[in-house]
Amino acid sequence: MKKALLCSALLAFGTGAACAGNLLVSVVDKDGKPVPDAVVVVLPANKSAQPKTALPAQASIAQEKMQFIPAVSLVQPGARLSFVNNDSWDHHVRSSPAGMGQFNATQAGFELRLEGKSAGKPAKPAEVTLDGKPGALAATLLGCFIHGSMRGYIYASDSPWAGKTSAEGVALFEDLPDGPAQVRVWQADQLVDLPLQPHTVTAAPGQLVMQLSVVPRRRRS
Ligand SMILES: [Cu+2]
Repeated sequence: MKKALLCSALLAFGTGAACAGNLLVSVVDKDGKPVPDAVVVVLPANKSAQPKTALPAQASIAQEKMQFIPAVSLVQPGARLSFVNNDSWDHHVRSSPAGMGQFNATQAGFELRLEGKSAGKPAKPAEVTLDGKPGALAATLLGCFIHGSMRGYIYASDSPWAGKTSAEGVALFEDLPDGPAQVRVWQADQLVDLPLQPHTVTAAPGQLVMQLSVVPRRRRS
């Protein structure tokens, strides 16, 4: 109630100030530069509140000019993924638990053979459904048997409060439940997990900077 009153007061004064429960998380690398495509997960102690927009239950991942697009797909556990090969040559997609920075032969994931797209015809998508069990892998590494340089990632967040950082390295969360929360950052090249950062959500907009201990490889564009 108090929070709602404060929000309407701010709006009435036209301050443009953010309402309660907002949190802006900036992810920077070891050198302090912004990091895009990092996943920020907020774990509020109050687990009953849900964000306005749920994480996607399905996602489409294109193979284009030897890249996975997007490089990082953020979804909910059990999401359905559709792989679309837009290149005229074949790809043989494979997955593995991410974390070692390389493929793990003993814990292989799915494998998809994707025919090259013929000119003038739509690509034939191949589908995969992620494990939806609680505690199922958060980050999955994607690669290609044929093209060793291809790398992509899927992040299935157990918390619905998750976002990918923008080109400016920021993720904004709105209407988080008041009270204690923990903030986690995942980035593909950060192989050593960063400690969870505690944060208390209040009526005042919050801001956090999370720093990686590495400088991630830049993706060619
Ligand atoms: Cu390939």
